[in-house]
Amino acid sequence: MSPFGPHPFMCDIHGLAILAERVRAGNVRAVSRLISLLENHPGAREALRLLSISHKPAVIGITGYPGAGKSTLVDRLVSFYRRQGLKVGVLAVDISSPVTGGALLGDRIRMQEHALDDGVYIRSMATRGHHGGLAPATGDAMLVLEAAGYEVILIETIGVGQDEIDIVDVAHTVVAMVAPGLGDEVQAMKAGLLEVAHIVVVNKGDLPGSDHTLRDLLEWCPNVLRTVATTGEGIAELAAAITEHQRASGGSHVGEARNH
Ligand SMILES: Nc1nc2c(ncn2[C@@H]2O[C@H](COP(=O)(O)OP(=O)(O)O)[C@@H](O)[C@H]2O)c(=O)[nH]1
Ligand SMILES: [Mg+2]
Repeated sequence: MSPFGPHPFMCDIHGLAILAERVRAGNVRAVSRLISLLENHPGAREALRLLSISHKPAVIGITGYPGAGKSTLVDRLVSFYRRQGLKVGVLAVDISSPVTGGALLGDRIRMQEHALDDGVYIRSMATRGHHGGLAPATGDAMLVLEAAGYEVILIETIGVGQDEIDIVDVAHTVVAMVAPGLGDEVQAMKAGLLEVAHIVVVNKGDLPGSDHTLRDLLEWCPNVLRTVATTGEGIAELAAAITEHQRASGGSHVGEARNH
């Protein structure tokens, strides 16, 4: 009988120990299974103690209003880091569907290009009514990915706006995205999300109005970059800014050329 199946003993310590070992060996199915257990059973948190996390991944939060282009940008960053040979995990937080209680899979489908790449793990997580922009188990899922050897972890928040600051506790580098045409929302973000962000991105740099948004933000914060996530323009510069921030803040040195 599988110690991980849907029966009363699924969270027994022996089952969790086996699961933790598989996670540490980088087994993708074990990663998914453990994250599901963590989402559904508080007792599964025992497994986190068994993971013995030995390396420090770069944890990058991508936040901003819905439609700003977060998923498109995350997709580009995944490709960028994969070209450097880094293992990349993505946790995409979705607002729970009122019908199914599950996560919308749109983001995941958009990232299907990476579906066959075993160096990429993509997971949607439902908020289940939790406020603050993350799902309740996002922090735990991050530890699982860390233990499984993912070197870069990208977390896309739901993008509800101002009060979405949980990401600051979880990610080393927080990137807040703005797109032209948001108007008042940008003003509102200055009092919340943009205030806590390490890097501000004006995406949709191809659209009219992006110059204005960029100028407006530059007056207020020096670390503003322009991107066009649909074409990849500005992604290398963004990755460089992320690396620089991680270095300056004593975090992981992700994105630097590796010689192994
Ligand atoms: N013109 C333009 N459209 C973009 C750009 N980035 C994303 N989009 C489009 O904006 C829409 C929302 O993007 P998505 O990544 O789903 O945004 P999210 O809700 O923040 O995750 C999609 O139709 C994208 O194709 C960009 O740089 N320029
Ligand atoms: Mg999205």
